[in-house]
Amino acid sequence: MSKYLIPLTFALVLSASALELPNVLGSPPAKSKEDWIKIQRPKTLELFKNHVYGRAPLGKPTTLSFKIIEEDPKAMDGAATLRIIQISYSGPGGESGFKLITFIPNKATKPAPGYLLICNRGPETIDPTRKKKDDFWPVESIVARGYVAATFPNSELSTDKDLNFNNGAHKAFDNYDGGRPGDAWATIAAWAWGASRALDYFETDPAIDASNFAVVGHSRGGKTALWAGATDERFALTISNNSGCTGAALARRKTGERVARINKSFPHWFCGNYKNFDGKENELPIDQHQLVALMAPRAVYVASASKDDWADPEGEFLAAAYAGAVYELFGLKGLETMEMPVADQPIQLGHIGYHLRTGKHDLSQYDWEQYLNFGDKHLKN
Ligand code: GTR
Repeated sequence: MSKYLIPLTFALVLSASALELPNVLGSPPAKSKEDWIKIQRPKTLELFKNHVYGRAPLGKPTTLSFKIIEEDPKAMDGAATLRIIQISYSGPGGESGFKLITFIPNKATKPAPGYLLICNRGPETIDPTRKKKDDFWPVESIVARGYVAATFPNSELSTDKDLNFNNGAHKAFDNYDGGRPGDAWATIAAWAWGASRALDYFETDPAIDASNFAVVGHSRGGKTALWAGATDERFALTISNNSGCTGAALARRKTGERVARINKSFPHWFCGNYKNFDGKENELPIDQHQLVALMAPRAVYVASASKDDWADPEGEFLAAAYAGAVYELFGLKGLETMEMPVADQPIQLGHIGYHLRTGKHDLSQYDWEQYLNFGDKHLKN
C-alpha cells in the first residue's frame, strides 16, 4: 500500500514528523490570516532573506527607465504586437540594464494578463523574430490563449558565472563597506529582482494588465520565479518548473541535489550564510514548503518531471502539499491531497497546482498547457 493511502490529517502528521519539518504556519503557528499577514509571513520571508537568498539592496530604483527599442504591431502574422523594451537603471557602481521582449495579443481584450518567463537559456530560445521556435517559450500558444508572452535573459541582470558579483545589477548597486555581508543578495536574487523590474514596466503599458501576471521559471529559473513571487506580491501567479534543490524541493528530504552540493557547484546563487547549512539541512530555520506558502493567498503552481530525480519530484510535490495550511487560513484550497498524482494527471482544483510530467528535466509544451489552464482559473482574462 502506498504511504499516501491514509487519511489526510494522519498522513500530514506522519510525513511531517518523519521529516521534522518546521511548521509552515510559522512559530508560534499563525491562527488567522491576520496573524499570518502581520507576523508570520514577514518572519518567514526574513528567514529566507537571512539564510538562503540574501537581501536585495533596493526595490524599484529611482533611476529606473524604459525605452521601447523595437516595435512591430503586426508581429507573428498580425497575431501580436511585439515590443522590445530596454530597461535601464543606475547606482553607485554605474549604469546597467536588460532587454524585455513582450508579445501582446492583438485580439485580446485590453489590458491583457500574461506570463513572464525568466529565461535561463540562450538567445535562440527566445527569438523575437519567431524564425526559431522553442517549446521552452511557446509564444504562439500563449498569445493564442489571450495572454501576453514576455521574457528577459537572466544573464543581463547577473551572469551565471560571476563569482565576484561584478556585473549587471550587482555592479550597479553592491556597495558593501568592509566586505560582503553573509546576507547580501546573490545571483538568483538579482534575477528575481529583474522580474520585478519587468513588472514595473508592465504597470506603465496600457495594453498590459500587470495585476494579472504570472512569473514562470525552469530549474534555476524556477528557483528564481519562487523567490520573485515570494518577494513581490504583485505577481498574481508563481510557477516553478522542475526547480528542485532550493526551489520547491524540501531540503530535509536530502534526496537528489543537496545543499552542500548546490553551494559547491553554484557558489554564487545563494547568500554566503546558506553555506552554514552544507550537510546540515535539519538545522535550517525554514524549509521549502514555507517558500511556496509565501505566495498565499495568490496562486502558485509546482511542476515536476518523472525522470528528474536530481530535483526530487516527491520533495517538490510535498512542499506544494504542505503549503496548503497557509491557504486554509484564507479560506482557500491548496492541493487538498497528500497523495502524489501519477504522471500526467495535473491537480488544479485549488489555489495550488501541481503536475508530474512524463519525461526529463525540461520546460515543455505540455507544461505550458497546464500553466495556461491554471491561468484561466486564476488570472482574469
Ligand atoms: C543543475 C543544478 C540544478 C538546476 C539545473 C538547471 O545543474 O544542479 O539545481 O538548477 O542545473 O538550472 O538547469
